[in-house]
Amino acid sequence: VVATASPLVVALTGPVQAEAATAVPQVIPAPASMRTVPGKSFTLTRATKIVVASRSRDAAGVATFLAGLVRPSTGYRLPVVSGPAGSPHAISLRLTSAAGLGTEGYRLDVTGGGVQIQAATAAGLFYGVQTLRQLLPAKVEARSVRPGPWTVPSVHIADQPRFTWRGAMLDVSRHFFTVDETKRYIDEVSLYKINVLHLHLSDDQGWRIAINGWPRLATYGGSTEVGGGQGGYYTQAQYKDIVAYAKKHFITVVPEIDTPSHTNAALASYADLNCDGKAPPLYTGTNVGFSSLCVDKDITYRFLNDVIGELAKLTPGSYVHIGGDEAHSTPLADYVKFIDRLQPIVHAHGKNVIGWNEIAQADVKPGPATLAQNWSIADGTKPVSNALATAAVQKGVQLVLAPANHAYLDMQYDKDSPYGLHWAGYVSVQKSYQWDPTTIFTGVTEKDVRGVEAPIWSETLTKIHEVEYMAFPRLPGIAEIGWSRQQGRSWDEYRTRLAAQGPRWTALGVNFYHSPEIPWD
Ligand code: TNX
Repeated sequence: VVATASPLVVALTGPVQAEAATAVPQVIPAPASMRTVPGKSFTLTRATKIVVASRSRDAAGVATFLAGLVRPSTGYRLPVVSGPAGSPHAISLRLTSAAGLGTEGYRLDVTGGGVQIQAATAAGLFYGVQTLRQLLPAKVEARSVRPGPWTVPSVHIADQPRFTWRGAMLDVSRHFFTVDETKRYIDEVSLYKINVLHLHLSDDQGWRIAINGWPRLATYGGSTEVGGGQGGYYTQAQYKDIVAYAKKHFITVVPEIDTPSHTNAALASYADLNCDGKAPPLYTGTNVGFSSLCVDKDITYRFLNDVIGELAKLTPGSYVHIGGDEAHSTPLADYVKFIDRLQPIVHAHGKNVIGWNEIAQADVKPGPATLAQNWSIADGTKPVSNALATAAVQKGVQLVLAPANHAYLDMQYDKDSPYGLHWAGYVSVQKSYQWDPTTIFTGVTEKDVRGVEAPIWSETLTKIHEVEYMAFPRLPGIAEIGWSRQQGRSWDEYRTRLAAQGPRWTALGVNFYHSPEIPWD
């Protein structure tokens, strides 16, 4: 039984017995190919070992992650040992270039005798582990000991992602989220093979990263948030800690310093950054587009050079996000001039530029490196033309797609949602799932798309459980759009698969919206 993209095919074509029916794998994102062997399974016990090749530090790291994952619920302390792949009653993780599944792909084989995960990189092994995790009973996610059995259905999966950029964005500026809250979000999104965490670190309402050369940015500019709460900021050590935690989950942090607008917190902190030399008061409302850095002052670029220089040193990933959105109080000619001067600063610190799609109006440098993140409203049912997407593509700039009316997780589900905005409309679970990055805009094809992102803006979100309520159950759908092939995708099949995630979130303590669109058990 071979299924492509759609596990439902397995359910329909396999001999579905009562037992096997519940064992039909419900994996998100859907693997590229999956074959199930009905009636066969592997059961993880106290005697199971996790086996890696000797001297494979990368594989051992993922193996240790897996052992830590299953330990609280099973109560088993699975040892990580070196040995040959395919050792009996073992879960073996093996790095091999023979898998032929690219840099993030993996092969996962579950037989009665054990589990084998193979990949060319540790990232691939990690994604194989995330799939294995979803093949185990939902209670494996519990943080205290539960009774087994810990049975995994027999499957043969060969999987690799459609896109290399599968992002989640967290706005820590409008409301601040602590290191622990951000780590918790990393845990949650990594379940769905998200590999980019875009941190929106600065905006009108708050500056959230300590910059040594400009201390008031954090101490004063970070001292409040929307609604007038106390705000907060990450010290450089804390930011590094988040980056390292993300890396353990094979997630690259992309820091954003939003410019030239969305800068009131910086302008309030240093009077010299203002054209008139006067610092405005801190801002705790929710308007956008009223602030602007002073495009003609040299100090503006010294400031940005220092900030981006410090940030670049703390950030191993190759991208720095320069914002660029909603610069309504910066005349277009100034905006173009500004982006012209900012790009070489980012490059001088060894990083590539990503900006919101408005940067396509400027003289963005072509080539594979520069990215435009498109947040325009799309029409999931038919391609529409989009001037900024067209401009980017014509300049040879790839897109990261985050259409607000499909991918913005801060949009309300419907009029009764307790949090969220609705300027881009209500975004039901179905709406967030039904769009294809390569057909929403005319003239944008597969080669123009680097990937997708699910942003969460935090004007109305003050605590991580509120963020969770907006992200779940919508984020897994965006993750699937980023990872799985479009072919054979169906909402009716997906919503059943999504329902199976509910008990996992319950076990994890994730606060999710029990949308009536989903047939929860
Ligand atoms: C638009 S989309 C913004 C943000 C807001 C968001 C609220 C974009 C690049 N900018 O400043 O927080 O809407 O949904």
